[in-house]
Amino acid sequence: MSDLKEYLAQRCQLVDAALNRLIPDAATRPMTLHKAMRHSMFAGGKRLRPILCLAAAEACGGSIDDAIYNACAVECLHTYSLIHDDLPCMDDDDMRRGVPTCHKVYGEAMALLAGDALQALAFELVTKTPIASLHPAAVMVLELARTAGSLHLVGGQVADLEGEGKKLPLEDLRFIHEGKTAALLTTSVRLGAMSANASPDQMQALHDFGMATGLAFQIIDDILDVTQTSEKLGKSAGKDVESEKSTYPALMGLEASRTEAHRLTEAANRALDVFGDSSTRLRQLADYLLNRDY
Ligand code: GRG
Repeated sequence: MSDLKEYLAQRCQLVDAALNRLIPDAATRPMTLHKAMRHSMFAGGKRLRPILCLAAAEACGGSIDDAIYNACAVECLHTYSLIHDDLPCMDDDDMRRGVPTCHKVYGEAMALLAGDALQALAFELVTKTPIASLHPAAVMVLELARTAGSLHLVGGQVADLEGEGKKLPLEDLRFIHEGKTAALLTTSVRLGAMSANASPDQMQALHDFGMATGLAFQIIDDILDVTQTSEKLGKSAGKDVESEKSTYPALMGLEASRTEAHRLTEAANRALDVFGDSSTRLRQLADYLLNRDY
């Protein structure tokens, strides 16, 4: 475990250094926009998606240097989605990653534009990945576009907004979680694999791993929302309770939710059998996400 903690801290540093290099600095015009982008980007995110991206590249025999642009791209897309999700017209949150949200510091218009610019940067970054013969730049752009669009991130957000205050069937909740959470986790490992010129079998295995881990991650997130104080999670107090959102614990109960998260993580790990020892880090990461208490 201490080995994994050290690994996570080192990977976090590596990703932060790359993001710092790749996002225009705060002295570049328009300065307020770049400050706003950096405010949310360097507010203390866990960097799970880029870390998964790099681990998937290594599982496929690739290198950090080749995977780093895709790793930064998924973090840019993720941070954009958080900035927009926090806006007054969406969740209207004051705090994120333990600091005031982008719109609280820079105003709504600037936060909206900082999110837009980070999303655009994500697409620019995947085109910087050295070309691997099986996965040309257009294929990586397509991968990111599908995840960002109406069938996944945005679609999941819309289904979530439309479901507010309703008791949704489990199938609808699963659609929301697949769109908002599992799709980007899946794309993170798939883009890592693409940078390593992964075979179709490896791509499929990582797809299955990503979807199962992503759903388990979101179920655990829902469980922690019930079992931990909102303060510890750095979120606005009691949001989900106030708006009576459907969650796994609300629909299935806590114990059944935990069992489902374990089942999904086992399935995720089984999907990695095609890799053997090179997937040890991915397995550790899936177990770590399942057992996290934050
Ligand atoms: C397109 C506006 C828009 C939204 C898309 C992704 C999303 C939908 C909304 C973001 C809010 C949210 C609760 C998403 C679910 C996924 C999730 C648990 C995100 C938090 O991820 P962590 O824990 O966060 O990895 P850090 O801050 O560590 O990066």
